[in-house]
Amino acid sequence: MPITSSETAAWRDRILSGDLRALARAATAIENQSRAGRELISALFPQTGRALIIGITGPPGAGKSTLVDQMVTLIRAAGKTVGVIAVDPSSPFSRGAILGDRIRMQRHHADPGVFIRSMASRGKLGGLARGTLEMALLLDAAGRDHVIIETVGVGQDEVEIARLADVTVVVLVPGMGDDVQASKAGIMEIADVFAINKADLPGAERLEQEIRAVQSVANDSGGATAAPIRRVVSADGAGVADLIEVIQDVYRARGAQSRSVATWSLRLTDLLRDEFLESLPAEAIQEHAARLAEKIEDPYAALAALVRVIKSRHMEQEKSV
Ligand SMILES: Nc1nc2c(ncn2[C@@H]2O[C@H](COP(=O)(O)OP(=O)(O)O)[C@@H](O)[C@H]2O)c(=O)[nH]1
Ligand SMILES: [Mg+2]
Repeated sequence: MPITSSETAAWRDRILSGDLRALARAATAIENQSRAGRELISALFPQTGRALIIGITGPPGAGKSTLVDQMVTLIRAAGKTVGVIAVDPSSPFSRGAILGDRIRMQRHHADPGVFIRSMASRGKLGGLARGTLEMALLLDAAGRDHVIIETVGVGQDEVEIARLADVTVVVLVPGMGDDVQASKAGIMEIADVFAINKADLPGAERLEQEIRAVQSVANDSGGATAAPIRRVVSADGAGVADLIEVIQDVYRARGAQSRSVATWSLRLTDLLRDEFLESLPAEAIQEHAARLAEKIEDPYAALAALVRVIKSRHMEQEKSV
Protein backbone atom coordinates (compact mmCIF):
# COMPACT_ATOMS: atom_id res chain seq x y z
CA MET A 1 0.00 0.00 0.00
CA PRO A 2 1.21 3.52 -0.71
CA ILE A 3 1.96 5.64 2.29
CA THR A 4 -0.58 8.44 2.65
CA SER A 5 0.78 11.39 4.57
CA SER A 6 -1.61 13.09 6.96
CA GLU A 7 -1.50 16.18 4.75
CA THR A 8 -2.60 14.16 1.72
CA ALA A 9 -5.28 12.40 3.76
CA ALA A 10 -6.72 15.74 4.86
CA TRP A 11 -6.67 17.02 1.27
CA ARG A 12 -8.41 13.85 0.08
CA ASP A 13 -11.09 14.18 2.75
CA ARG A 14 -11.80 17.77 1.76
CA ILE A 15 -12.22 16.71 -1.87
CA LEU A 16 -14.51 13.84 -0.89
CA SER A 17 -16.63 16.22 1.17
CA GLY A 18 -17.13 18.43 -1.91
CA ASP A 19 -14.67 21.24 -1.15
CA LEU A 20 -14.25 23.01 -4.50
CA ARG A 21 -11.05 24.84 -3.58
CA ALA A 22 -9.40 21.58 -2.61
CA LEU A 23 -10.58 20.13 -5.93
CA ALA A 24 -9.19 23.07 -7.91
CA ARG A 25 -5.86 22.79 -6.12
CA ALA A 26 -5.76 19.08 -6.94
CA ALA A 27 -6.46 19.75 -10.62
CA THR A 28 -3.52 22.16 -10.69
CA ALA A 29 -1.25 19.64 -8.95
CA ILE A 30 -2.14 17.09 -11.63
CA GLU A 31 -1.52 19.58 -14.42
CA ASN A 32 1.89 20.26 -12.95
CA GLN A 33 2.59 16.55 -12.63
CA SER A 34 3.70 17.16 -9.08
CA ARG A 35 4.49 14.40 -6.64
CA ALA A 36 1.79 15.74 -4.32
CA GLY A 37 -0.73 15.26 -7.12
CA ARG A 38 0.39 11.69 -7.57
CA GLU A 39 0.15 10.95 -3.89
CA LEU A 40 -3.35 12.35 -3.93
CA ILE A 41 -4.39 10.14 -6.85
CA SER A 42 -3.12 7.15 -4.88
CA ALA A 43 -5.20 8.21 -1.89
CA LEU A 44 -8.32 8.83 -3.99
CA PHE A 45 -8.06 5.77 -6.20
CA PRO A 46 -10.31 3.53 -4.07
CA GLN A 47 -13.12 6.08 -4.56
CA THR A 48 -12.99 5.99 -8.36
CA GLY A 49 -15.06 3.99 -10.84
CA ARG A 50 -18.49 5.53 -10.40
CA ALA A 51 -18.71 8.36 -12.94
CA LEU A 52 -19.92 8.00 -16.51
CA ILE A 53 -16.93 9.16 -18.54
CA ILE A 54 -17.95 10.56 -21.93
CA GLY A 55 -15.40 11.32 -24.66
CA ILE A 56 -16.28 13.97 -27.25
CA THR A 57 -13.91 14.04 -30.19
CA GLY A 58 -13.85 15.37 -33.74
CA PRO A 59 -12.10 17.86 -36.01
CA PRO A 60 -11.46 21.46 -34.95
CA GLY A 61 -14.49 23.66 -35.49
CA ALA A 62 -16.96 20.76 -35.52
CA GLY A 63 -18.77 22.35 -32.61
CA LYS A 64 -17.55 20.07 -29.83
CA SER A 65 -17.30 22.80 -27.22
CA THR A 66 -20.72 24.13 -28.20
CA LEU A 67 -22.12 20.62 -27.85
CA VAL A 68 -20.44 20.05 -24.49
CA ASP A 69 -21.90 23.32 -23.26
CA GLN A 70 -25.41 22.17 -24.20
CA MET A 71 -24.84 18.77 -22.63
CA VAL A 72 -23.69 20.39 -19.40
CA THR A 73 -26.88 22.47 -19.28
CA LEU A 74 -29.07 19.38 -19.71
CA ILE A 75 -27.07 17.26 -17.27
CA ARG A 76 -27.43 20.00 -14.66
CA ALA A 77 -31.14 20.34 -15.38
CA ALA A 78 -31.41 16.62 -14.60
CA GLY A 79 -29.85 17.34 -11.20
CA LYS A 80 -26.52 15.67 -11.91
CA THR A 81 -23.04 17.09 -11.42
CA VAL A 82 -20.46 17.24 -14.18
CA GLY A 83 -16.76 17.71 -14.73
CA VAL A 84 -15.40 18.85 -18.10
CA ILE A 85 -11.84 18.27 -19.27
CA ALA A 86 -10.99 20.20 -22.44
CA VAL A 87 -7.89 18.65 -23.98
CA ASP A 88 -6.01 20.73 -26.51
CA PRO A 89 -3.01 18.78 -27.72
CA SER A 90 -2.35 20.94 -30.78
CA SER A 91 -0.73 23.78 -28.94
CA PRO A 92 -0.08 24.74 -25.35
CA PHE A 93 -0.41 28.33 -26.47
CA SER A 94 -3.69 28.18 -28.36
CA ARG A 95 -5.16 30.68 -25.98
CA GLY A 96 -7.70 31.70 -28.60
CA ALA A 97 -9.54 28.43 -28.52
CA ILE A 98 -9.27 28.05 -24.78
CA LEU A 99 -10.42 31.61 -24.21
CA GLY A 100 -13.38 31.04 -26.54
CA ASP A 101 -14.35 27.97 -24.58
CA ARG A 102 -14.01 29.88 -21.35
CA ILE A 103 -16.34 32.61 -22.50
CA ARG A 104 -18.84 30.03 -23.67
CA MET A 105 -18.64 28.15 -20.42
CA GLN A 106 -18.90 31.27 -18.32
CA ARG A 107 -22.60 30.85 -17.76
CA HIS A 108 -21.78 27.71 -15.80
CA HIS A 109 -19.11 29.49 -13.85
CA ALA A 110 -21.17 30.27 -10.78
CA ASP A 111 -22.55 26.74 -10.66
CA PRO A 112 -20.62 24.54 -8.19
CA GLY A 113 -22.09 21.50 -9.96
CA VAL A 114 -19.92 22.24 -13.00
CA PHE A 115 -16.13 21.94 -12.85
CA ILE A 116 -14.17 22.81 -16.00
CA ARG A 117 -10.46 22.43 -16.72
CA SER A 118 -8.41 22.85 -19.87
CA MET A 119 -5.39 20.62 -20.35
CA ALA A 120 -2.59 21.54 -22.70
CA SER A 121 -0.06 19.11 -24.06
CA ARG A 122 3.08 18.99 -21.97
CA GLY A 123 5.09 17.68 -24.83
CA LYS A 124 5.90 14.40 -23.15
CA LEU A 125 5.28 11.03 -24.69
CA GLY A 126 1.93 9.85 -23.43
CA GLY A 127 1.86 12.69 -20.91
CA LEU A 128 -1.39 14.09 -22.18
CA ALA A 129 -3.27 10.81 -22.00
CA ARG A 130 -1.92 10.19 -18.52
CA GLY A 131 -2.73 13.69 -17.29
CA THR A 132 -6.22 13.35 -18.71
CA LEU A 133 -6.70 10.00 -16.99
CA GLU A 134 -5.55 11.43 -13.67
CA MET A 135 -7.90 14.40 -14.08
CA ALA A 136 -10.78 12.05 -14.88
CA LEU A 137 -9.94 9.90 -11.85
CA LEU A 138 -9.89 13.01 -9.68
CA LEU A 139 -13.30 14.22 -10.87
CA ASP A 140 -14.70 10.71 -10.60
CA ALA A 141 -13.47 10.36 -7.01
CA ALA A 142 -14.77 13.85 -6.22
CA GLY A 143 -18.24 12.50 -6.95
CA ARG A 144 -18.99 14.05 -10.34
CA ASP A 145 -21.79 11.98 -11.90
CA HIS A 146 -20.56 12.67 -15.41
CA VAL A 147 -17.08 13.49 -16.68
CA ILE A 148 -16.85 14.85 -20.23
CA ILE A 149 -13.51 14.83 -22.04
CA GLU A 150 -13.31 17.02 -25.17
CA THR A 151 -10.42 16.22 -27.55
CA VAL A 152 -9.48 17.43 -31.01
CA GLY A 153 -9.15 15.09 -33.97
CA VAL A 154 -8.71 11.35 -34.26
CA GLY A 155 -4.94 10.90 -34.11
CA GLN A 156 -3.00 8.57 -31.84
CA ASP A 157 -3.35 10.80 -28.78
CA GLU A 158 -7.09 10.91 -29.26
CA VAL A 159 -7.37 7.16 -29.65
CA GLU A 160 -5.56 6.81 -26.34
CA ILE A 161 -7.76 9.39 -24.70
CA ALA A 162 -10.88 7.80 -26.18
CA ARG A 163 -9.93 4.56 -24.46
CA LEU A 164 -10.33 6.36 -21.15
CA ALA A 165 -13.99 7.09 -21.85
CA ASP A 166 -16.86 4.72 -21.19
CA VAL A 167 -18.62 6.11 -24.26
CA THR A 168 -16.92 8.02 -27.07
CA VAL A 169 -18.90 10.37 -29.30
CA VAL A 170 -17.36 11.35 -32.63
CA VAL A 171 -18.64 14.73 -33.80
CA LEU A 172 -18.76 15.29 -37.56
CA VAL A 173 -20.22 18.09 -39.65
CA PRO A 174 -21.86 18.16 -43.09
CA GLY A 175 -19.53 18.72 -46.00
CA MET A 176 -16.84 16.36 -44.78
CA GLY A 177 -17.95 13.12 -46.42
CA ASP A 178 -14.52 12.61 -47.93
CA ASP A 179 -12.91 13.05 -44.54
CA VAL A 180 -15.04 10.23 -43.23
CA GLN A 181 -13.65 7.99 -45.94
CA ALA A 182 -10.10 9.15 -45.36
CA SER A 183 -10.09 8.66 -41.63
CA LYS A 184 -12.59 5.84 -41.38
CA ALA A 185 -10.25 3.41 -39.70
CA GLY A 186 -9.56 5.72 -36.77
CA ILE A 187 -13.13 6.91 -36.52
CA MET A 188 -14.66 3.45 -36.68
CA GLU A 189 -12.28 2.25 -34.03
CA ILE A 190 -13.21 4.81 -31.43
CA ALA A 191 -16.82 5.87 -32.16
CA ASP A 192 -19.51 4.44 -29.90
CA VAL A 193 -21.94 7.13 -31.08
CA PHE A 194 -21.81 9.52 -34.03
CA ALA A 195 -23.13 13.05 -33.62
CA ILE A 196 -23.74 14.91 -36.87
CA ASN A 197 -23.52 18.48 -35.66
CA LYS A 198 -24.63 21.60 -37.57
CA ALA A 199 -27.55 19.61 -38.91
CA ASP A 200 -29.05 23.02 -39.73
CA LEU A 201 -26.57 23.19 -42.61
CA PRO A 202 -27.13 21.35 -45.89
CA GLY A 203 -25.53 17.92 -46.27
CA ALA A 204 -26.45 16.24 -42.97
CA GLU A 205 -28.40 13.56 -44.82
CA ARG A 206 -25.49 12.85 -47.14
CA LEU A 207 -23.03 12.63 -44.23
CA GLU A 208 -25.27 10.17 -42.44
CA GLN A 209 -25.32 8.01 -45.58
CA GLU A 210 -21.54 8.19 -45.81
CA ILE A 211 -21.17 6.99 -42.24
CA ARG A 212 -23.66 4.18 -42.81
CA ALA A 213 -21.80 3.13 -45.94
CA VAL A 214 -18.54 2.86 -44.01
CA GLN A 215 -20.32 1.04 -41.19
CA SER A 216 -21.82 -1.54 -43.53
CA VAL A 217 -18.41 -2.31 -45.00
CA ALA A 218 -17.05 -2.74 -41.48
CA ASN A 219 -20.04 -4.95 -40.65
CA ASP A 220 -19.52 -7.18 -43.67
CA SER A 221 -16.03 -7.88 -42.48
CA GLY A 222 -17.38 -8.99 -39.13
CA GLY A 223 -17.11 -5.70 -37.23
CA ALA A 224 -19.02 -4.92 -34.04
CA THR A 225 -22.60 -3.57 -34.04
CA ALA A 226 -22.90 -0.23 -35.80
CA ALA A 227 -22.63 2.84 -33.60
CA PRO A 228 -25.88 4.85 -33.44
CA ILE A 229 -25.95 8.13 -35.40
CA ARG A 230 -27.75 11.25 -34.18
CA ARG A 231 -28.18 14.67 -35.79
CA VAL A 232 -27.84 17.68 -33.54
CA VAL A 233 -27.77 21.46 -33.78
CA SER A 234 -25.55 22.39 -30.88
CA ALA A 235 -26.01 26.07 -31.68
CA ASP A 236 -29.61 25.89 -30.39
CA GLY A 237 -29.57 22.58 -28.53
CA ALA A 238 -31.82 20.65 -30.91
CA GLY A 239 -31.33 16.89 -30.59
CA VAL A 240 -28.88 17.12 -27.68
CA ALA A 241 -31.27 15.58 -25.12
CA ASP A 242 -31.76 12.64 -27.47
CA LEU A 243 -27.99 12.32 -27.92
CA ILE A 244 -27.46 12.15 -24.16
CA GLU A 245 -30.11 9.44 -23.93
CA VAL A 246 -28.32 7.40 -26.59
CA ILE A 247 -25.01 7.83 -24.75
CA GLN A 248 -26.60 6.58 -21.54
CA ASP A 249 -28.20 3.66 -23.40
CA VAL A 250 -24.84 2.63 -24.83
CA TYR A 251 -23.30 2.90 -21.36
CA ARG A 252 -26.06 0.84 -19.76
CA ALA A 253 -25.90 -1.77 -22.50
CA ARG A 254 -22.31 -2.44 -21.60
CA GLY A 255 -22.50 -1.40 -17.98
CA ALA A 256 -20.85 -4.48 -16.65
CA GLN A 257 -18.14 -4.30 -19.26
CA SER A 258 -17.41 -0.63 -18.56
CA ARG A 259 -16.58 -1.40 -15.00
CA SER A 260 -14.78 -4.57 -15.81
CA VAL A 261 -11.23 -5.39 -14.94
CA ALA A 262 -10.41 -5.43 -18.65
CA THR A 263 -11.40 -1.79 -19.26
CA TRP A 264 -9.67 -0.59 -16.16
CA SER A 265 -6.51 -2.47 -16.87
CA LEU A 266 -6.48 -0.97 -20.36
CA ARG A 267 -6.77 2.52 -18.84
CA LEU A 268 -4.10 1.90 -16.27
CA THR A 269 -1.71 0.11 -18.57
CA ASP A 270 -0.91 3.40 -20.31
CA LEU A 271 -0.49 5.14 -17.00
CA LEU A 272 1.86 2.55 -15.59
CA ARG A 273 3.87 2.14 -18.79
CA ASP A 274 4.45 5.88 -19.08
CA GLU A 275 5.49 6.13 -15.45
CA PHE A 276 7.85 3.25 -15.92
CA LEU A 277 9.39 4.59 -19.14
CA GLU A 278 9.97 7.93 -17.48
CA SER A 279 11.70 6.32 -14.56
CA LEU A 280 14.28 4.68 -16.81
CA PRO A 281 17.77 6.00 -16.10
CA ALA A 282 18.76 7.48 -19.48
CA GLU A 283 22.38 8.20 -18.49
CA ALA A 284 22.94 4.74 -17.04
CA ILE A 285 21.55 3.16 -20.21
CA GLN A 286 24.02 5.16 -22.28
CA GLU A 287 26.91 4.23 -20.03
CA HIS A 288 26.15 0.55 -20.31
CA ALA A 289 25.63 0.82 -24.06
CA ALA A 290 29.12 2.28 -24.33
CA ARG A 291 30.52 -0.59 -22.25
CA LEU A 292 28.74 -3.04 -24.53
CA ALA A 293 30.26 -1.41 -27.58
CA GLU A 294 33.70 -1.75 -26.05
CA LYS A 295 32.92 -5.33 -25.06
CA ILE A 296 33.70 -4.58 -21.43
CA GLU A 297 30.29 -5.90 -20.55
CA ASP A 298 27.82 -8.38 -22.04
CA PRO A 299 24.16 -7.48 -22.74
CA TYR A 300 22.69 -9.52 -19.88
CA ALA A 301 25.09 -8.19 -17.30
CA ALA A 302 24.15 -4.69 -18.51
CA LEU A 303 20.46 -5.48 -18.19
CA ALA A 304 20.91 -6.82 -14.68
CA ALA A 305 22.87 -3.72 -13.71
CA LEU A 306 20.16 -1.43 -15.10
CA VAL A 307 17.43 -3.29 -13.22
CA ARG A 308 19.43 -2.71 -10.03
CA VAL A 309 19.63 1.02 -10.79
CA ILE A 310 15.87 1.21 -11.33
CA LYS A 311 15.19 -0.72 -8.13
CA SER A 312 17.36 1.47 -5.98
CA ARG A 313 15.77 4.60 -7.46
CA HIS A 314 12.30 3.36 -6.65
CA MET A 315 13.36 2.56 -3.11
CA GLU A 316 14.76 6.05 -2.73
CA GLN A 317 11.49 7.52 -3.96
CA GLU A 318 9.46 5.46 -1.50
CA LYS A 319 11.65 6.68 1.33
CA SER A 320 11.37 10.34 0.36
CA VAL A 321 7.55 10.31 0.15
N1 LIG B 1 -24.48 26.46 -37.96
C1 LIG B 1 -24.06 25.90 -36.82
N2 LIG B 1 -22.91 26.34 -36.27
C2 LIG B 1 -22.49 25.76 -35.12
C3 LIG B 1 -23.23 24.73 -34.49
N3 LIG B 1 -22.57 24.33 -33.39
C4 LIG B 1 -21.45 25.09 -33.32
N4 LIG B 1 -21.40 25.96 -34.35
C5 LIG B 1 -20.34 26.96 -34.61
O1 LIG B 1 -19.16 26.30 -35.00
C6 LIG B 1 -18.00 27.03 -34.56
C7 LIG B 1 -17.04 26.13 -33.83
O2 LIG B 1 -17.61 25.70 -32.62
P1 LIG B 1 -16.77 25.12 -31.41
O3 LIG B 1 -17.78 24.59 -30.44
O4 LIG B 1 -15.78 26.08 -30.91
O5 LIG B 1 -16.02 23.91 -32.15
P2 LIG B 1 -14.86 22.93 -31.60
O6 LIG B 1 -13.57 23.43 -32.15
O7 LIG B 1 -15.20 21.59 -32.17
O8 LIG B 1 -14.91 22.94 -30.11
C8 LIG B 1 -18.53 28.16 -33.70
O9 LIG B 1 -18.55 29.33 -34.46
C9 LIG B 1 -19.94 27.72 -33.36
O10 LIG B 1 -20.79 28.79 -33.12
C10 LIG B 1 -24.46 24.31 -35.12
O11 LIG B 1 -25.16 23.41 -34.63
N5 LIG B 1 -24.80 24.92 -36.27
MG1 LIG C 1 -13.45 23.21 -28.61
